[in-house]
Amino acid sequence: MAYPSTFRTVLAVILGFLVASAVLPTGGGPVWAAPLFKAPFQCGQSWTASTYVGHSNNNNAVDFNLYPGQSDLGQPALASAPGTARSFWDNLGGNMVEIDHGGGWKTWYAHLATVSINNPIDTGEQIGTVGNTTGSGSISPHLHYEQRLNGVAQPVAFDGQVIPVGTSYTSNDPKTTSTNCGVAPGSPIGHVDDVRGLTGGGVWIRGWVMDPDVKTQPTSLHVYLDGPAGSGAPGKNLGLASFDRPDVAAAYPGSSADHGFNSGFMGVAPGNHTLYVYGINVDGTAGSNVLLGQVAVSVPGTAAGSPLGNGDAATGAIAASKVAGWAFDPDTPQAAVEIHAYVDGAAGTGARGLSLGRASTSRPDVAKAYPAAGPNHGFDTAVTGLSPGPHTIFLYAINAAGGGENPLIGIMTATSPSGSPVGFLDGVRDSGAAIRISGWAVDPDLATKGLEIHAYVNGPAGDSKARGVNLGHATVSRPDVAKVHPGAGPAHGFDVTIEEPALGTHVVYVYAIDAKAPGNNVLLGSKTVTVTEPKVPVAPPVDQPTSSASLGSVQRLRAKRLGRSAVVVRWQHVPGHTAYRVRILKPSKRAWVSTTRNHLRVATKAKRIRVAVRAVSQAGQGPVVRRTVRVAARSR
Ligand SMILES: [Ca+2]
Ligand SMILES: [Ca+2]
Ligand SMILES: [Ca+2]
Repeated sequence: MAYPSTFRTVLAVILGFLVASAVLPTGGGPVWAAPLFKAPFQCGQSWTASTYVGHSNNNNAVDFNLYPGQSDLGQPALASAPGTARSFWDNLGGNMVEIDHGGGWKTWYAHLATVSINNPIDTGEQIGTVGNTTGSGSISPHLHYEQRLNGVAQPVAFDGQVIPVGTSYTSNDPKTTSTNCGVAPGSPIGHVDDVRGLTGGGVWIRGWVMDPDVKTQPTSLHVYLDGPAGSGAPGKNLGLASFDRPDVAAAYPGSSADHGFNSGFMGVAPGNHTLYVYGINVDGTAGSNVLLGQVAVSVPGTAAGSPLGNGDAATGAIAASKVAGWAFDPDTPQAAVEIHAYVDGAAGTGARGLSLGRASTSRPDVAKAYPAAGPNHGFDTAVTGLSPGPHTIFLYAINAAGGGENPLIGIMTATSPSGSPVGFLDGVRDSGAAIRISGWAVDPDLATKGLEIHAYVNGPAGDSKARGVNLGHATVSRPDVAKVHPGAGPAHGFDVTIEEPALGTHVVYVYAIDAKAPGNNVLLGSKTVTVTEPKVPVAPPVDQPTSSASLGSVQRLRAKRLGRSAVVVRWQHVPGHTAYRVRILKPSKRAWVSTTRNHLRVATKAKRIRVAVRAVSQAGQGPVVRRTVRVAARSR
């Protein structure tokens, strides 16, 4: 069958830095990203950096001086990174300011002559002036400065580089030139929360980024490996940062929540690397691209004997992502290895995992590259159970024999859509004084539910001349739909016959009703049908008493639960019948439908159903039998 192009799935593929890595292991602890600190004095100034053994916490404190003489006295002291500041008096440090940057990182500024704090603090914002305050003795003016992680002073680094520090306390000590020039207004803001190296040559990165000029649009993220942008280092576009981050939305009034990134890429050689992460300024707005962080990451090597493989495509579908690739274990190259997927996180980090079965489909290209393995090592399947929105899928090949571990073989992104129902109107056909309407529909926000379908005859919804008919819920099995939208399952079809006593040409409009926000009701299609003479004689309108019943009554009406929200209503066959007319009266009144079977499936959770049924033959029809029947429990 044909699917309209609007139902095509969203394709979002992460390309490898190089060719996909074949062999590598999992592991590598978290590396908490430091803020990208800037020097605490004015842009363009060069100050000496000095220290001595026993200097403050962990010997990593730095005293900055501006020569000649006491040029530093009264100079602005600037924040090294954004954060929340507090000031206090310390007997050694005098007037002090501490800025909390989050993630355990704080900067300290001591001996200030004056303090001026206006939280929250931006990079380059003045927090006071340089002085020589202290409660113990007399000192010359300088700026005592520390970068602390969880209370322990770290080697001072600006723009991601540890600065040289001397011990002479003269103008001969090494100088640092400040690049604390502030960022252009309107440039993206954000934070790299966490970066991890994964066995198999992957890097996983999380955080958020937002362009303040367009706070309701996602912003792009680029990363460069082992060098900044423009240095010739390999770069990668990680696409739009559009994961849900309600905390960002709460902190920045007027912004939407879709500013998170939870992404990654493959093809990184084992060893220590530096990742440069950039927020990309939205085209046509003020500002420029911004280095959000420069982060060390260690990618572990992979044990010998681990499976080789590559996940090479992912495609978003409703409530699922289709994934493909190949893998095999060199220790048992003919065997099919198992593939596992983890959603929005690496294995072992609490992310949801599922088995995708074994990689056993034909991939002649794999046999060509690895003749000993043969061709049957492909997989082409789906990761199901995805909520609407962006997802990152981590794929692993499971070690089958001998040495080795379970390497990551792919990090893929795919977006499960959200919004209005999708579907298709397959047919509107003449059924002899009746119209048969068939198709399918799914609401991506509630993909496991059968949607309500409405038809309008002779005009669209809202047209006063149109006749509206509720066709009930789309719960008929349609394996073809499940194939395209594996997360939605097959129960999304509808195939309903409605009475249409007016012979001749009619136009039928069919709508899927949105089951869960966001989204609107959707016109699945409209088709013209020419209704002909009834194939079985139609008696007077079925709701009216029948004077000349020529068939017996329908008997022994029963109802049994099929599933949580489906019931089958059955009755005893009436001798001589050719069809039945059936109408559900309660819990919600439905149109009369025709069937040649002695049962009808009804989408409902109700415990009782009121139904009207009559038998029909060439000669006429039997009396309408109305019964309220109790729904029996599902048999086990
Ligand atoms: Ca901007
Ligand atoms: Ca092995
Ligand atoms: Ca919806």
